[in-house]
Amino acid sequence: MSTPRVAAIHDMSGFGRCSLTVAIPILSAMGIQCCPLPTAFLSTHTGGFEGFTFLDMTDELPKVAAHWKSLGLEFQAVYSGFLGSERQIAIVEDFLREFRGADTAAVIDPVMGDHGEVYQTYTPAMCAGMARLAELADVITPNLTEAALLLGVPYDALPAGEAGCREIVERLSLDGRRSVVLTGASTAPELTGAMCFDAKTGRTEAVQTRRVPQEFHGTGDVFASVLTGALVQDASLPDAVRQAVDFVRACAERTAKAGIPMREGVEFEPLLGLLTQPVDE
Ligand code: PXL
Repeated sequence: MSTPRVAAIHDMSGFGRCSLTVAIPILSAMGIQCCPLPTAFLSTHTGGFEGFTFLDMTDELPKVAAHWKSLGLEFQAVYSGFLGSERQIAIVEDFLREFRGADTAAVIDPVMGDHGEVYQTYTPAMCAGMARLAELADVITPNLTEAALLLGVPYDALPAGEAGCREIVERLSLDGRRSVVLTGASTAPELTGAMCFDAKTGRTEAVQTRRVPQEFHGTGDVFASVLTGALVQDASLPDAVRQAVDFVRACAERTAKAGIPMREGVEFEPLLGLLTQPVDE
């Protein structure tokens, strides 16, 4: 069997462990070829650093897509995240139309904000565009802040508790056509994880783990990368969510013990072995 291939459309931030610096090693460890399509090149991510550099790659993206098309490349998943400009929304929509085969999973992480705040480089027009782009997804992976933006409600007005999280994923499912994995969803104070609606089965379920009492940057990207890898390996949505929840918890636990500052992201590198599969020759 040939190695599955994923097109990963995210920024490359040199320091701070997020986006492509997370997606490439995680997908590789899972035995998947990751083909990066960088939306921007930054010195660091935008959460917790001042004076970061930002090189917008918008003009490069259609050229890369055209070259890949000329090579006849096919992808088992198209996985998008942080975008660098409003124009990139239509470019990613075109990319999906061009490269989506019968077995291609479109995983769209509608990266826009966290903790009730929109990221510094995101404009209201970009947030509206992200909601439009997310309509093309098979699976979306919003956090609570992004869920509020997609639903067009204030963050503080989101329905609360386990019942609230169920309501959010069902409202975001486009009448059951799109799978939704809400991250940072908690059913009890000592637990955290995700709430997922699976469009294939019509079922909603919570996937929870012990909460690590510290937050780290980039855990949404670690989560969505493991989820994408597991879906490409043909896991069911709940099983893929379980793998992502458990890996993020293991990384957060280790990073908290090591006393790493939040903005440096989770120390996932020593734990990549948890994601590898036995090799059959
Ligand atoms: O983890 C989301 C993310 C991705 N890329 C960049 C970011 C952020 C969040 O702040 O700044 C550049």
